[in-house]
Amino acid sequence: MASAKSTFVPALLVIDMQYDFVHGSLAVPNATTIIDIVNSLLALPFATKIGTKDFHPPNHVSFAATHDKDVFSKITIYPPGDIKEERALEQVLWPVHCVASTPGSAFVEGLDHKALDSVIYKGTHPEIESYSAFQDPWHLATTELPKTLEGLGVTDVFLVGLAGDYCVKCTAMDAADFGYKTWVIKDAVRSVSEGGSEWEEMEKKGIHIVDSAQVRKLV
Ligand code: VGL
Ligand code: ZN
Repeated sequence: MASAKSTFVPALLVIDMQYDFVHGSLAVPNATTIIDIVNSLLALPFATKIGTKDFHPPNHVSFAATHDKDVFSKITIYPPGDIKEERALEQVLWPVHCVASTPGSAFVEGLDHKALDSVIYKGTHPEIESYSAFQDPWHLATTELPKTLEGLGVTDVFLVGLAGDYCVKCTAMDAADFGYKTWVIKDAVRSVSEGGSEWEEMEKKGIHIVDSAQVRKLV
């Protein structure tokens, strides 16, 4: 008789632990304090450990400088060549950050990046912002991430890294939409802004908010 035991194939996603988000142009408050916790999670026997990198061209649509506008002002963006109102999205304009292959895009010093099995690059198209490591916000294209997880038979996705209110949240929401049981390890995440609604939004979606001590007993 077939076993009724359910499978558990956990993946760890380490989101955007890059120089610019820790020490550089878009430094997230207290980001250095999660490096050791992330390293301790990277030592656990996850089926796979995947890093992501925000990896922008120098004229990226999310940069204030690209539009000659103030940092943290907002614009409306559309998919390239498709300016229908129903596709409009609000975009925060950021300082130039994580330009592909510059020191700002490198993994932060002290991160045990050698423990990663693979790296997913996102935000590489000049006209498309992509907070999620799965796909762009209009679902025009996916990264390699969905295929990689599916190929390994992953059941559960655990997220850590930066920033809780942007790339971690958007990647976690997509992980849930792609059908994964999704866990965000709160003490291994830091956000750009304090007191935001990201934790409630994720919980509402059925995402499990846990701490690293709980994860050590699970994996
Ligand atoms: C991110 C802002 C701009 C993130 C990326 O990694 O959360 N935030 N680009
Ligand atoms: Zn970015």
